[in-house]
Amino acid sequence: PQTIFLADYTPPAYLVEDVHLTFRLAPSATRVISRIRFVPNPDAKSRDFFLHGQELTLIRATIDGAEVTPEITEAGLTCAVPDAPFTWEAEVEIDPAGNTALEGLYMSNGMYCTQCEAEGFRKITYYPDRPDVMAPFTVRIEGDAPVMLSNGNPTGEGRGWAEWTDPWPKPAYLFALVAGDLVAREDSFVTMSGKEVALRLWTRRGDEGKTAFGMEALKKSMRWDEEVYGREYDLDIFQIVAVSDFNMGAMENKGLNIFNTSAVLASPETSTDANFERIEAIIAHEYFHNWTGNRITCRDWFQLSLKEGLTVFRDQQFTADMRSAAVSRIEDVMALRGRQFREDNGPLAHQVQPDSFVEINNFYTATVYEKGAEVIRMLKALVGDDDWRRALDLYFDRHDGQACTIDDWLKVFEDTTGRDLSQFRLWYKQAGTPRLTVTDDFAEGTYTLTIKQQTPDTPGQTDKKPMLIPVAVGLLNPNGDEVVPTRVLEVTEAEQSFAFEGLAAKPIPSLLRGFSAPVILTRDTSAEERAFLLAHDTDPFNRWEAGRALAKDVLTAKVTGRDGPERPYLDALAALLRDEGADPAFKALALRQPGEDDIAQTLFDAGHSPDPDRIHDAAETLKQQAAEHLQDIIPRLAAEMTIDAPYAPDAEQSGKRALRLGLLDLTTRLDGGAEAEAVHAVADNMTLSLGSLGCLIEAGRAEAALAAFHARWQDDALVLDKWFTTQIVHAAPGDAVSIAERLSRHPDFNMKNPNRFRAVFGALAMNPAGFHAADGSGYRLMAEWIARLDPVNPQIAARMTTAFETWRRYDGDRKQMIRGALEGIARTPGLSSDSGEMVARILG
Ligand code: HT7
Ligand code: ZN
Repeated sequence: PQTIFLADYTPPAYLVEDVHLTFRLAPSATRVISRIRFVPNPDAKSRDFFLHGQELTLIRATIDGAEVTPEITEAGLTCAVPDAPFTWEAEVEIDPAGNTALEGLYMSNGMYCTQCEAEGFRKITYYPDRPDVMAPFTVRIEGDAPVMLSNGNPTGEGRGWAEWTDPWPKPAYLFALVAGDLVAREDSFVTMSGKEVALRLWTRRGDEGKTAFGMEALKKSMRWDEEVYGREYDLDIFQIVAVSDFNMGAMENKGLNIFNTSAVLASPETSTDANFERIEAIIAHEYFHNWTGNRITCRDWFQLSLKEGLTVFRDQQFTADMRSAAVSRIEDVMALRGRQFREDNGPLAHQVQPDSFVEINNFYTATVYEKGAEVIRMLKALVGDDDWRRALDLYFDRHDGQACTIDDWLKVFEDTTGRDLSQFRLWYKQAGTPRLTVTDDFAEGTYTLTIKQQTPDTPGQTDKKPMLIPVAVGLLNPNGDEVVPTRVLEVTEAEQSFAFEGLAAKPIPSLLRGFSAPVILTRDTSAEERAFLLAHDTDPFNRWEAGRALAKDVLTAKVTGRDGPERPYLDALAALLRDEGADPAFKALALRQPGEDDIAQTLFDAGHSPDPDRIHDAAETLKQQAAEHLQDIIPRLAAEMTIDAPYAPDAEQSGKRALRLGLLDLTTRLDGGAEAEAVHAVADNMTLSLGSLGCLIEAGRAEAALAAFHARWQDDALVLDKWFTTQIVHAAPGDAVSIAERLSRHPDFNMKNPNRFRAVFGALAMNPAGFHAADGSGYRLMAEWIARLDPVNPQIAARMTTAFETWRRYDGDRKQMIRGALEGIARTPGLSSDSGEMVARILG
């Protein structure tokens, strides 16, 4: 496999003026007829004509009407062409029914659909499949499906055919086609300039009852992008289609978003509050791509974070506006630490803008997405809200219709603010999570904070330079009053001091407020100070952070056999739960212990080799202690969380249910699951039903409930996914692998469906003590299934290898077993370049 380098970028030899495609649909032999007008690119360095193409059977090709015989390779074709504008026509045959990789044109549940990002269009026809070639498309679809859709506006239809025209030039990765027996929820939206846009949310028959929430989320997103960024929708129709076999969450194809059913379909009976929240965010994310991704796209895939980091940031802003800003920030940071910090501190660490890749699908990562969004958040903090909005206006103005780079993006900010952002640019180019170490001093009314920064070595990158890090700081006096409100310190040096003058007493610092930078900050802090901040900090993120840090101190002490601050932690938790002014959602978050994987990384950073079983035992012990310590508070508080109104997936009700379930989890430690059984028996929504089921599994009394759950939901694939997952995630460590193995033989298990595969094997990776079983059975099972899945769906197989990315943390025996498992995958005959690249990078 070939490595692609950013430094090798050259402009395309030919540009495309317009594209006409005709699809003659047939499950195993679809014909695709293309008519493409090419023009020489005046900026090109060569005149070599190359079209990407993979797994295509070429039937015929002509140039300006004359038959040609191109030279065909595995990657595409070359052909002698005129050094002037010309029309290329080709007919190819493809096999959607045999396409299990779910990239290109494939079939799901009898329906045709496409996935072209990043490089799937080349499996549909010969084309310059690179994002800097943008063109308007007209698409005619011929077939017997009742509904046949493509990008843009409908421009004609008749018996057995439909035509769609997308006037906005787009790269091929945004192409989409869907055909099948679909039903739509229809609605409309009047844009800020008074234009009416038709909205359609398509599903297969039987799922139409799950589309109301998605449609509302879409309308909210459209309004929000107008109000906050002045961005208006630009076609007559916007459509979403739900597909059950889909590699990721959703895809922002121009005017025709395609969604994994799990990312759009929802009902109170079948979806949890977390599902609703995720769906709202993904619908917003894909819609926001219309401007940040589609109207302005990426020049090449090294610029992926240009669209993804910015769009994640925009969807985070949207969620903060729709729900609780504090709670959503905490959730975003938990996700960042859980996925991106894990990635950044292991063998897969890479830059937000990588310099090279083998398989671009392996770079749709938490670093490109979530760290990319944090970089944008820092940029906004540095320039301020007004310049942020001015810069975005300039970005949309200057680059509309273009394929851009991250440097273009930064230049917009430099031009808007007059600031030199060359040091800030390091956030895109230096991998690894910076470590900040803070010390302080107080003398004669002046409080001094000294901040040291250091970014660790990562694969292929050593000797990192100091970065520009915005550290938001506030100071509290010992009474809990804020004496210095939030101020953003710009750390630019390896070591730097900041003085605060005129203080009457030594203050308590609240550092990195709102998690103002994606760093690991350490400062010697007493348990009392953490408890004080948990009680008094005016910054809600740091209030939560103080509790979490205390819990981590308790857990790491337990694992390493030291005395930990149990008492201050449990007392502070009790005080928070009693605080009537605190939001239930916030209390629920504070009650959640740090994850076992987080503790493993913390121990590793402190020089220990983490023992997954001991970590699990410590977490269980602390839960038991919390249950006992809080037992007087729990019943009353749980009763206060009952909701009399009809179910609504809004922030208020979700917060109450989250707290109720957090308390139920503790109660289960005291009553062996009696109350969980009662809650489960009467639950009329999936949040309480699934939450109580998890408690029952942990209490070892879920057999009947699991059987009943399966019987009730066996025809609902998304709920059945939950049934698979919950049994593994909540399994006792000693049982997790055998349960996953048994479930992989269940008649409802289907490795071809990515949701189902993740429901079992993604879940196993989420049970760290189970996956890391000392006998290596978790590793063997995971490796065996990755190797089996690889020829069927290399993208998903490659992603699943990340279960092993933390292998260097563990003891010698585990390391050796993981190495063996990875080497076994690497030896699989015909292994895809997707999985091959991942295994090689993980092994290092
Ligand atoms: N831009 C999309 C990324 C993507 C994708 C989506 C579905 C299936 C395969 C995919 N490969 C890449 C999704 C997004 O970030 O919005
Ligand atoms: Zn995206």
